[in-house]
Amino acid sequence: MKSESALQELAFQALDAFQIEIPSWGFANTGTRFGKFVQAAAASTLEEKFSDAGQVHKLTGVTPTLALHVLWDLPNSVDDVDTVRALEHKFGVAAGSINPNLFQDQEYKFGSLCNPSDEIRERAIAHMLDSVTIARKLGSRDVSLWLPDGSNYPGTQSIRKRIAWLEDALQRTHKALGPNQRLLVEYKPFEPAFYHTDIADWGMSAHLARAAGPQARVLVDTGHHYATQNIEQIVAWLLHLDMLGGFHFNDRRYADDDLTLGSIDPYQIFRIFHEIHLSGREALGQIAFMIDQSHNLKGKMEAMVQTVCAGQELWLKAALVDREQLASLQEKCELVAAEELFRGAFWTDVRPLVKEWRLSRGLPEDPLAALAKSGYVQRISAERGARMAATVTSYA
Ligand code: RM4
Ligand code: MN
Ligand code: MN
Repeated sequence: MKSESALQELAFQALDAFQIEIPSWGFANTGTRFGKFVQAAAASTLEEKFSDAGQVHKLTGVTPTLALHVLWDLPNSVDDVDTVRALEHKFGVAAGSINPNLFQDQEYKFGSLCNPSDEIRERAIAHMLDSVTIARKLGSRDVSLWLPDGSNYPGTQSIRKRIAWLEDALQRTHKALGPNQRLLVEYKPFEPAFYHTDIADWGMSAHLARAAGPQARVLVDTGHHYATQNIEQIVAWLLHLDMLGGFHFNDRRYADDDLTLGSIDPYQIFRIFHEIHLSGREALGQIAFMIDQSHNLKGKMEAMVQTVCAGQELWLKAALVDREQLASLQEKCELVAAEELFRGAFWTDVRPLVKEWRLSRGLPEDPLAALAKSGYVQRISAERGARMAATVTSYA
């Protein structure tokens, strides 16, 4: 048993090391393919997204960066960099990962980087290169690619040719990276494509990242796995191979549901965090923690603050595993004792420790309550609500 002060020291160190990036799209009105439920408080300009992100950072102290989606956030591409810089300054939050957008334009109906047309592939590569330039100008380390490409009907596309096109596109993108930049390659088994997806799993991502060059890594989105997949094992492999670049955290019940981190299976996130704690503090610097959720039923500000807090709690629970003791039990194959030690950390109520940490760092002890008390959501609802009434809510 650790003394109370040793436990507090361990907890504070773990919490000091935890930061998580929030996504600009988490503050905007989004929907399902059936329609949107518009919220008065949703952000519809980049300034509003930065304002919301600044507020989340003020309340939690652990979200210093905002992931940006090119097209949604920088519709004029590189020309919008100065606007972003001014907003960073105004709201005290820096631009984080830069996410290319290869899924909106009509040209991409049959694929972007994997489109059979040379011309369309070139256009998609140009967008990748613009994204690298944007990231470089903003001082963002990561260009984070999620590729929607795939096909819906067997026999209608050459899977093999598309692999080669992807290798080429990612190599060319990698060449443009600055010395401190990285290319993250995300995978997803299906959706929007329903027959084959060009980057469907971690093996494909790892291969493509390796083929691209030494600054490319895999991005694991927790929602992008089949229901029974052992995600912590994938994480352990990627750590072993030094190929883990980061995470998009969310939870899922069925597929890519974008549910709140830890709301369905908190033990899964705990097990992932355990693998990361095992790799030590140095490895952590190379692993980007990001939230990728967009809620259309919950309030967006509340959802974001709640998610950050859930992430901190699970991170701390995993930090409490006595890893030395666990290793010795594993060696002796003392299965029940090992499992009880592991499970015991998971079941520890760490909320009092997180509160102590927040108070010691000059942060509100309960960020959700502080958000409610601040009146921020009421203020933005009043300011933004009227304009929202004019927004299109149907996809038909
Ligand atoms: C995808 C994926 C990407 C995100 C897009 C908008 O499902 O998770 O990371 O950028 O959605
Ligand atoms: Mn994602
Ligand atoms: Mn997703």
